[in-house]
Amino acid sequence: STSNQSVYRATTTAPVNIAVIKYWGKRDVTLNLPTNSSLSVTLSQRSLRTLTTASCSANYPAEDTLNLNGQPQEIHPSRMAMLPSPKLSTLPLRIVSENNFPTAAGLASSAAGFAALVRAVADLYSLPQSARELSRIARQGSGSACRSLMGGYVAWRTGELADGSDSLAEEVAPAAHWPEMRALILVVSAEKKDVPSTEGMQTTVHTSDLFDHRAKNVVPERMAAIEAAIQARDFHKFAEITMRDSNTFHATCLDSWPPIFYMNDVSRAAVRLVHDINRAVGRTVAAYTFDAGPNAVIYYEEKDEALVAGTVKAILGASASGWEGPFYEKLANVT
Ligand code: 2P0
Repeated sequence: STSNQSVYRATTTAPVNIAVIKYWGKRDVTLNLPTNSSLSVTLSQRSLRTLTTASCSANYPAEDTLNLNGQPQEIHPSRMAMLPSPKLSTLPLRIVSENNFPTAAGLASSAAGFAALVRAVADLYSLPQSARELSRIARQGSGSACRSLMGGYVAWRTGELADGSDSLAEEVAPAAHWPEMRALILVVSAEKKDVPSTEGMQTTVHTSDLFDHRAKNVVPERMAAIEAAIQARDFHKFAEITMRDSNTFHATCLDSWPPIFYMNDVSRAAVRLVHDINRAVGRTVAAYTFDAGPNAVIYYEEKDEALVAGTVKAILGASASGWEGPFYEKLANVT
């Protein structure tokens, strides 16, 4: 019949977020509940975003399909099961997703990917859900994805309930609160295969003493302090906490057994350069942070664009430095 020919479709985008207080470790692996709260800055979708279309039709082959950047992907049933009521419809589902940045760049794309997937499927089935509710669902697909459902400065609270219903993202401040914030992303060229996040964090949970100390004694105070710094638009405080938490996170990786190395010599050159710039200027104008890989993200304020981006490019942009140039520019016109 004619109705059988219909294709139902929903398209959406989601941004990348870069944590300044890092998520690392699960207290519940099945529900994807974190050991500590985290906080991130959502980057502009003009620079980095995932575009996802979810569609369903009786004409599609019976199996649900997922395609990322033109490549068919294996579907994980547990991850599909967390999607907003997909089985309300018996029609086969087709999901096509594309990043506007090179996947080879090694930038964490799972956050934007799962956030876009969850919103597209919710839209497809016309399930009106708030960003809060969608973040709770996205969390189950990939922890950091819950923070990509909101713009600006976003906290993911650990929550206290065993069922995870209070472990979700919330906006600490909209992007417009601190519109001068910028981020520069430095991509390391010859990249080695990292330990995947999910595996790496569980090694850390089970083997590092420092990890427990960070989660219990360090992160709660840093969360409160960085939220206050954001409210006050105090870049000096924001920057110091950001750099210290990146360092503590990577210290817990080094304290794991066997140790996990995400940063390399090229990453460390960026750390030294940022400290050198801050010392030479006599105030904190730049802050680095590193995720589960060697790439650097450098936060700064727009007024210091020439100073920070200019110096970083002049020094690290030289081909011999190991950095891929000329990076992504003026990134975090945070939306
Ligand atoms: C973060 N990372 O807060 C931290 C910092 C990497 C280092 O969240 O197992 O891909 O899917 O929940 O979210 C990367 O971990 O891990 C991550 P799963 P996810 O952004």
